[in-house]
Amino acid sequence: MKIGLVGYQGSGKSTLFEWLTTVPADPSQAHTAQSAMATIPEPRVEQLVEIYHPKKITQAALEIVDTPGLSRTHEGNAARLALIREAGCLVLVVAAFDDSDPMADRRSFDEDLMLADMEVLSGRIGRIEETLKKPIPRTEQEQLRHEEETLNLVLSAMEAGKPLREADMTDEQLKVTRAFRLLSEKPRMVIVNTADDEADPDRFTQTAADVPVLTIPAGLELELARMSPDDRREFEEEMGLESVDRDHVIRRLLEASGQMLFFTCGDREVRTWLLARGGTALEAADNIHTDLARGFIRAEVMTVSDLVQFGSEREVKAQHLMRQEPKDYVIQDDDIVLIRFSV
Ligand SMILES: Nc1nc2c(ncn2[C@@H]2O[C@H](COP(=O)(O)OP(=O)(O)O)[C@@H](O)[C@H]2O)c(=O)[nH]1
Ligand SMILES: [Mg+2]
Repeated sequence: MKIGLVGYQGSGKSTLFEWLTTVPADPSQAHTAQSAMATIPEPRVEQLVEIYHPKKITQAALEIVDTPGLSRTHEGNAARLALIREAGCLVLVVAAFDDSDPMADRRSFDEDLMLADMEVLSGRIGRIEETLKKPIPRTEQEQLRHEEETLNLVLSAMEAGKPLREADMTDEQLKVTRAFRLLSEKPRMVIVNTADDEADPDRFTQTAADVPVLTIPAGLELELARMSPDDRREFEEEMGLESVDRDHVIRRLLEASGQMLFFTCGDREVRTWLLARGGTALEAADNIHTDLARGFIRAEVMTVSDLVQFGSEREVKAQHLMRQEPKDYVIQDDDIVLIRFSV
């Protein structure tokens, strides 16, 4: 899943992109969507490495995308919105330096996304109505009527200023709208890019409870990240600064995207994997390799904390803490998974 940094031009998306991924923003890619990976720091990996001494350690990473900023005049936004649509999770970056108004920007960006969605929906409704005027088979007619009804419901919720993720939708209705990859349906997070000398960053996080909000002085953090560790320590002491923990921010992005990590372990490799939260053992198997899902027999599952407590896989088994789980077992945080499969 792509994590899109979105916002208006000049809000600090490219600055944050470099800070998160350590890959400099490439100006020649300013009109497309530049992407790079950010490794997801997971402290439990170290504990696993001490037990298995693996030849290889592989950590899952988030794909971060620096999308072109929307223009406040709406000119040329269609192509930019199409790039934003590719992301599975949107991180809205709003400027809170110089003369910017982050709260107003947040509201108007949300409105811009919702307007774009409404255009998509009313376009589809118009085409359905055209088709319904023609002689078409009855089943198709019924299907289209049902779709139109659902889309009208979503559209009127939006017209009332309520994006889809907040509207009261049934699973079936969501299935109809999912195909449109609506922008206001995507999981969301806000990063307020504060001025270097912001005295009270908390004032930006207190207002909104509906989505997670982080404050980061991105310009300053990027400068700090580029310094040598010694220079950085000296600078931080001199200025009385406490820099933002990038690892913490990446973990918050993982959370906001609705994903989680699970572990696989062995003498050959200790590895973390991404999985949509609520994902099953079968989906975990599929993320590792489609063959594992196809030939799935069962998952053998233990937790990192049990393994650390008892020191070895053998001892975990002796304590009867190694579980045999079927396809539909829902993977939990801390699970180490071994898929048994047949070829
Ligand atoms: N004062 C201040 N300026 C910033 C900060 N972050 C970015 N900028 C400046 O804002 C401009 C736009 O930043 P950029 O990351 O390219 O924004 P983008 O258009 O959203 O990608 C650049 O001139 C940055 O130097 C910040 O935290 N504080
Ligand atoms: Mg940029």
